[in-house]
Amino acid sequence: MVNVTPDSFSDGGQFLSPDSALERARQLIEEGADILEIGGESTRPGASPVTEDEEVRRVGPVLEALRGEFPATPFCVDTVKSAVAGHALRAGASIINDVSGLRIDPAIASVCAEHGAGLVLMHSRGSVAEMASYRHAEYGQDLVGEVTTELQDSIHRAESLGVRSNQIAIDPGIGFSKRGEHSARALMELDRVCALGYPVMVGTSRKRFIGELSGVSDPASRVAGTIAANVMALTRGARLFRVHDVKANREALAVAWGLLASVGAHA
Ligand code: HH2
Repeated sequence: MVNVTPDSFSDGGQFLSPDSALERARQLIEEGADILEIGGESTRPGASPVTEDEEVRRVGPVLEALRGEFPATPFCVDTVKSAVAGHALRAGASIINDVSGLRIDPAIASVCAEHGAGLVLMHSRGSVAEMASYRHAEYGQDLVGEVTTELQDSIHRAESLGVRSNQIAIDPGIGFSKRGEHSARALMELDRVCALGYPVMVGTSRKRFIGELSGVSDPASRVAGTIAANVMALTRGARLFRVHDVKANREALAVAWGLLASVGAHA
């Protein structure tokens, strides 16, 4: 990820200017990233809301600079606003990552349909300011049943607004409206999310539940824990991994994939 927010929790928003974003992007690509994501609004609880204009101002110049240097790389923009998504797609992004799963601004789907863009639908609850907190982290006996039902609503919304099924990926939203035990459950039962029939992405990277399980408090030092979670997710069907530490995750996932392939268990 290339953050252009001043308050993202895991890398402290060190990548605000186009120059520093370019430097970060070069590193990510050198380490083996297949897709680069740019985000201009943090979901960290307590982060200030960002206006449409401000988000476009943050993302636009960085996207343009990155497109110029890496014309062959697909760019994904993390936004819950259709106007920002429209700007991003016109400026050369090809995927929109909507952490609200179309709950906040469903017109994102129409914009993606119009551009033939990819759309990541992530599970969360509540507003941008609430979704990464525990404000709506209330689940009954079957957390994954609730998550898949809510993801299905997002999928129906996307498809009814013209997004084709092969443009969609889904994400259980690790850490979003989920306590540590909820995130663990979502990962361990990820096969049920995969059963919806769409490619599944996970974002476990450096997250709080990794800190809780490993005892590592500094997010940047949670690489080993992140890898453990991603390998578990791979075995349960995840195929897209949103990570900060590309090289280490790529290597670990390549080995895990090779082991699964050796017994034909990687279909
Ligand atoms: N997690 C964060 C932001 N966007 N998008 C998807 N699809 N899945 C996720 O799990 C996800 C996401 C939050 O990540 P965080 O580490 O808080 O911030 P960042 O990665 O932007 O540095």
